[in-house]
Amino acid sequence: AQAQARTHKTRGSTNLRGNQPVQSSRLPHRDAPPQFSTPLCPPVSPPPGRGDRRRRMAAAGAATPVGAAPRVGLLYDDRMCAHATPDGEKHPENPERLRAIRRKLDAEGVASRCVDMKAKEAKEKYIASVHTPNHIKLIRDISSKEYDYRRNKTARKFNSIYFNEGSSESAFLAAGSVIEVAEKVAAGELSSAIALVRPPGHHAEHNEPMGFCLFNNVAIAANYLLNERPDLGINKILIVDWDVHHGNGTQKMFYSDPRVLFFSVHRFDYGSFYPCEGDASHCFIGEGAGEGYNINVPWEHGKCSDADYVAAWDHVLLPIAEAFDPDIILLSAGFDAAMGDPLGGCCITPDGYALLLTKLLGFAKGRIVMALEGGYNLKSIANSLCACTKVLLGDNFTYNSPRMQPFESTWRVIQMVRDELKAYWPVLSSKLPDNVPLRSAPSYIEMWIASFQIYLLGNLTPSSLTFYRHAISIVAVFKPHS
Ligand code: Q9C
Ligand code: ZN
Repeated sequence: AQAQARTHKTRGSTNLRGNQPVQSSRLPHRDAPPQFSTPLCPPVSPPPGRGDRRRRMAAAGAATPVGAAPRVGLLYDDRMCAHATPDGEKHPENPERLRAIRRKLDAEGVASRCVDMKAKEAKEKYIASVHTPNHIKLIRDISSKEYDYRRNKTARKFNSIYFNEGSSESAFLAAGSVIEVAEKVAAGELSSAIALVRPPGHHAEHNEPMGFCLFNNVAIAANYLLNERPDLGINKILIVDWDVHHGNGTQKMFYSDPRVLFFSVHRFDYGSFYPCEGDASHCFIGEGAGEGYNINVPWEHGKCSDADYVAAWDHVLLPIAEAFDPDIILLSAGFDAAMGDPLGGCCITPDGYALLLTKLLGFAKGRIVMALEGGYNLKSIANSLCACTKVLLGDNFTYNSPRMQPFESTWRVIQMVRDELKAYWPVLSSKLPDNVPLRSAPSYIEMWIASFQIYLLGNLTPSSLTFYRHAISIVAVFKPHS
């Protein structure tokens, strides 16, 4: 135990920069004009000015010189639309998702301002850093002719998985795409990048596909940078997972690895939200050398808005990111916490996503790789990704969405997370402001309406069932006996 305590001390002095709160004026969350701080009340004037950021980045030796337009990689490849349900059954994770995003980026004239990139299949040896030989073989063979008659049967063995004759190629392309853009950003050839990939990745486990995910694209790319490319000088990676679901696969892969700081903010609903595992709770902070390097912010219910996410950014993620000082950020960018999403039941606006992304640009010299994960409302994901692309391109943006207050539960969750992690990140020891205006949790009836929407859209989840049951008992109270 003493030896362990010593290890922590050592790591503390290298990564945590001592016990003093770091004073820095280059970060939006500290010493920033009041309009940038939580409680959100989101900023109304342009958040950290693009000019400022460029100057900061240039001062820090960033690839983008002062005044030059950022080079933003945009990877889109039609071949990743081949993965689809075998008989054309309706499914939220469908090829139209990529096409809708692409159409929007074209229509807004932002795609043409990006550096066009094409997908490459990942080499098996890179995938093998994350998945077992059996898993790789399964995904490789699933599209073969010989598999035709047992493909559906195999898919049913897994949790929320379908396969067709295009699945193998799409899966290898998705993993290869994130490797490809991550390498270019790490090498400084691109300032940042967006990989529009599917199937998504963050639920995929060591030895099984899960939750619409076949290979864990982001985890594979992180391992590629750390293990295969020492020449690129990437020693510390921050993975931010803002998909509405917990990134269970990614969490497991780096659970004892202090080189990768994994941060996931997700609906938890006391364990009833997909993937319905206890390890999405804030108590799971990593183990061994990776203790303190796994951070979960588990929401207690749906309806979370920009305000809740900005609060998690300002009071958990950004202070830790500042202390960790990553060399690159990989963003597991699901957009199923977006307003209007049929599975998520949250309501982040496109401006909200733009603001969250802007706040991340203050780290790692702005080196950010966005990899698409979930997100099932075509309009919401197209608008949100468009707003994010503009942020990466350096466009000025003004937060125009209606202002909201964070939930009381959000404040409680954030306090729990800070308490759990303050031994590892002393900057979290400070007291949270106590004069923050908060709103109370949505009523059961509101939540029921939200979950019933999910039910109507054909995506019955365990959590919607839970609320459905609550609702039945509540309705029973009001309903006159007949
Ligand atoms: N009764 C991603 O967003 N829901 N995956 C299944 C089962 C699965 C979501 C409900 C949701 C998976 C990448
Ligand atoms: Zn998701």
